[in-house]
Amino acid sequence: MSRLAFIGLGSNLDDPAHQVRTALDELKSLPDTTLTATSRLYRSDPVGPPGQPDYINAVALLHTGLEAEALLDALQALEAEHQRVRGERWGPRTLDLDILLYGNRVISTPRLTVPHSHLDQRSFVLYPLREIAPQLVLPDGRSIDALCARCPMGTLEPIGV
Ligand code: A4P
Ligand code: MG
Repeated sequence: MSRLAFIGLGSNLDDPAHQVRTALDELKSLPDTTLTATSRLYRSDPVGPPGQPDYINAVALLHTGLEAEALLDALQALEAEHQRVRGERWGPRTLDLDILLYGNRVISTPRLTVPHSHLDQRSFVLYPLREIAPQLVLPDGRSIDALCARCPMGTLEPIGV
C-alpha cells in the first residue's frame, strides 16, 4: 500500500543549499517511491548549540510503498552518502532527513517517533510544509494553518528553489 510521507531536509555544512538540492533529487531514486512535491528552500536560524552556521531547510512529499522503518533506513543511507558525521544532538550536519509525517500514522518505537518531535514548534518545518500541503491536518486533528498561527515565521526566509 502506498502512503504519503512528508520529509524534512536540513543542512548547515559544506554548501547547505547544494546539499539540500542534491538530496531532493536523490529522493526520486528511493525504491517504490515517487517524489510528488518539494517546497522552496528556506534559510533558518539554528536551533540547538550556539555558534553553528545558519541552516537551509526544505520539505518534500513522497508517495511510498516503503514501510516507515524501511523508509528511515533509506533516508539514513542517503545521509551517510552526504558524509554525515553524527556529533552532538542538534549539532551541525551536512544533511538531516526526518520523517515528519507518515500517512496518518502515529509511531512510537525506539528508532522512530512520528509525527516528528518538535514539529509543531519549528517554523522551518511548518512553513515549508504548509507551502506544499495547505490543507494538511495532523493525526491529532490540528491543521497546518492553526500550527503556523501559533508559531511565528520570525527570521525564516524563503530563498527560492
Ligand atoms: N528518529 C526518531 N524519529 C525519527 C523520525 N521521525 N525521522 C531517530 C528521522 N529519525 C527519527 O537522529 C537521531 C535518531 O532519531 C535517529 O537515529 C532515528 O532513529 P539524528 O538525525 O541522528 O540526530 P539529530 O537530528 O541530531 O537528533 P534529532 O533529535 O532528530 O534532531 P532534529 O529534531 O532532527 O533536529 N535548526 C534549524 N534551523 N534547522 C534544522 O533543520 N535541525 C536540528 C536537528 C537542530 N536544529 C536545527 C535543525
Ligand atoms: Mg534528525
